Amino acid sequence: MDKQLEAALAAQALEARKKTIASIGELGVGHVGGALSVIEVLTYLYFHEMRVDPAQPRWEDRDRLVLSKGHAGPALYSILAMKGFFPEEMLYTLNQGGTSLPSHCDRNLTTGIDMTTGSLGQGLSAAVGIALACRMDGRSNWTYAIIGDGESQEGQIWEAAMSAAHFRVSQLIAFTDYNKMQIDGMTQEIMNIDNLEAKWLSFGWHVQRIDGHSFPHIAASVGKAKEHSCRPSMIILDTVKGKGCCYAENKVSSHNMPLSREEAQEAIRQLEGGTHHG
Ligand SMILES: Cc1ncc(C[n+]2csc(CCOP(=O)(O)OP(=O)(O)O)c2C)c(N)n1
Ligand SMILES: [Mg+2]
Repeated sequence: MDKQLEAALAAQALEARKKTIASIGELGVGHVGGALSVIEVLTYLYFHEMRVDPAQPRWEDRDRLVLSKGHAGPALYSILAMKGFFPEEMLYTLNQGGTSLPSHCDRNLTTGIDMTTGSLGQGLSAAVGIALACRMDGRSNWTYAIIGDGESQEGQIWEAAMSAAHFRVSQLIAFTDYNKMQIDGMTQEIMNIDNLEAKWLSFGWHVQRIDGHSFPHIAASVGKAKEHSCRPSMIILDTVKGKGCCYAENKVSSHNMPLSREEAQEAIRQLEGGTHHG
């Protein structure tokens, strides 16, 4: 990846992080941890990879994204607003009365959201169905899904894994946000999901494992996934929960945490000034 593109994506990711922190700060509470661990992958997909058109949000040939870990909605909302799917001011109505931005993704409420999620374990099945339907309709678009590591303890994930391989759902690229933490503890201690690469491989997927905060790694892995398009692809993202927020980074308590307007401003100040080093 050339340095100019990497710098442009990093600037967009910084902006998305700031908006995500500010919108949760406006509400006073939210899923800071799991939202901030997927900023880079969402930035890369929406600003560089996916064929989407904010002027025609339901364009049938668009690429689709299912944010199966729907509690990370605020991260996706920031990106969608930056892309122009809806006005940025809306971000500051997050999860308040009458909003069209609920804490978890809702395709009937929010322009640009492809699937309603939040009940963990279901989104990958939806993505398999969407990709199959697109194939039956003769489309050449791609479907992306993002699941959590804690979410991967759900049995339905593995039913989706098996069906995607069986039906050779090749236009599907899924990511696991492997931030090593779930709602109230370390994933390894609550119910260990390792060895994740071996599991997905044995289910018949093409598997890669990368630094989930590195744009060159994300770009290269998506490129390789598309080259191996005879099989569904899993890209395991090594990430840090709460990445970039001084009150949240690498803390289990960041899962759904109180964050005041003042704390949000301080976190943004540190992020902008580069004084936050995790
Ligand atoms: C079926 C279901 N069970 C429980 C929950 C409550 N819940 C929300 S987030 C979460 C933790 C998920 O952990 P992980 O997938 O690792 O998410 P992340 O670390 O990315 O926030 C839980 C248990 C839910 N949303 N759906
Ligand atoms: Mg997790």
